[in-house]
Amino acid sequence: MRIRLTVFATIFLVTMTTVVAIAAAKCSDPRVRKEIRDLTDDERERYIYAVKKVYDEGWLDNLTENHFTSGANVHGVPVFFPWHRQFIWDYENLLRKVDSEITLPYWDWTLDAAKPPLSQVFHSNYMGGSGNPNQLNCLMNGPFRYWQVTTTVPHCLQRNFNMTQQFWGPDVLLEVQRNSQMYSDLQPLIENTIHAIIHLFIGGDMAQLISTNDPIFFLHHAMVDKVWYDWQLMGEDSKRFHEYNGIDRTRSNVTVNPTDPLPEYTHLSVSDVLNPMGDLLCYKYAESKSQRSALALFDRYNRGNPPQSQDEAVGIIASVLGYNPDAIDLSILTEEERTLKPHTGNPDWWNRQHNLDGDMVANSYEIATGILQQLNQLANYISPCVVQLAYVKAFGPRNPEDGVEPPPSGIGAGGVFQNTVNVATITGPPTVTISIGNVATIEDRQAEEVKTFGGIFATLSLDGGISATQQSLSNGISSTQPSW
Ligand SMILES: [Cu+2]
Repeated sequence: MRIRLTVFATIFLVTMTTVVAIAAAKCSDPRVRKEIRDLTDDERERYIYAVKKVYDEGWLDNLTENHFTSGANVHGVPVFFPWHRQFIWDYENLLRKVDSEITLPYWDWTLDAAKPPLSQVFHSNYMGGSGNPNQLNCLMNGPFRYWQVTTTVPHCLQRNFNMTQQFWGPDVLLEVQRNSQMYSDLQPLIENTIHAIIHLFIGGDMAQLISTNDPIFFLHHAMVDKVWYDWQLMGEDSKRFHEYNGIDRTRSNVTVNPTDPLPEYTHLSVSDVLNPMGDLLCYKYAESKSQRSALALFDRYNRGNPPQSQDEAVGIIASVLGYNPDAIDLSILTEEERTLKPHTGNPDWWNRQHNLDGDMVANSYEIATGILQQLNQLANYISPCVVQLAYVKAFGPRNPEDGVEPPPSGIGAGGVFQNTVNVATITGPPTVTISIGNVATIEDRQAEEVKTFGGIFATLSLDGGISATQQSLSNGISSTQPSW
């Protein structure tokens, strides 16, 4: 391991949207994969329609068959990232057969790390929640309820949330990425820990090699792929878009090479998929607010200007996440919820099933834990995912075991994420295009303030007298989560 725990030593504020000049021969108009919560209602509904269609046509069964039979060749080995990159590209192409406008969304689970069951993503309008414990953990809520899948034996699609499990936060992830000097550092660290925990939390089909039966697999692996992509972007010039190295334990410890064949894809080699904007693939990822908030916080410590109070830290994070800092009240969190605890490791059966070496996994957990402990020791530090949890607990709670239940109505209660429409009112020059769905755009345009008022409406003022007002559609409730 070449990881050096030099937290905050060499921080360069990487803007994830920076378009690195990648020598891209054929890719001039990349597909843009967005965080699922940044999709409009229409985009999300079309995506879900396509997911169902891919299932109805039996294509999902084929993919699961592939993933299951490829199992030992593509997990616990360096080809983990490239193989899954190609695999989800195939899936995205199937979705686009149904609707050519669709790109695969990603689920940035770092945002939900403090208390995953409260994630918006498990809402019945999104991916649905946990299975029914009285019915073999069959999924009985959300758009994929009552699905029957065939691999490896016919069964209902199952989920079984581990309600007490946390994920790793965006801050730990960022440090893992930045401390990974080489591809061979990053790949095992991510696969063994940060990636595994998501599968283990969801349980059911997701906790086995048939995980692809569950459509949430593809959201999860789009995020895993983005983690690699962001690491590639962090490199000098475009050198990491060619980098591939490490040891393949399954092939007598051979040193891997970019010219290696991509398992199960007879006509492809690893080098074909190293660049998402190369000759073969053509996509990129829209940035995540979660990661951006961690960057903003780190930047303050790095500049020798750390937050002087926890309130100030909350303010820094909240403004990037798009929340009114005054609406965040950490005192509604229990002590347990406020503190991110390191994970103890993966169960042995998971490691065996996914071809992971127990010692290497232990080593990966040790590194991630070391980072978490360093962060927790910083004065006035708070993880962005804890701020997110304080927001969700106040404005968007629901019972994750019962995603069928409609969110409670009423101002400031759950469900505020739904049925909102953004109305931009331009009241004066100059003309500014407000990109709906990306709060970062506002920041980039030097928004003077983003305010929310008691969950009723939100106003954004830009210089030049331009304002945008977020209003509600049908239920008279507006979101306090500006989503421009
Ligand atoms: Cu896999």
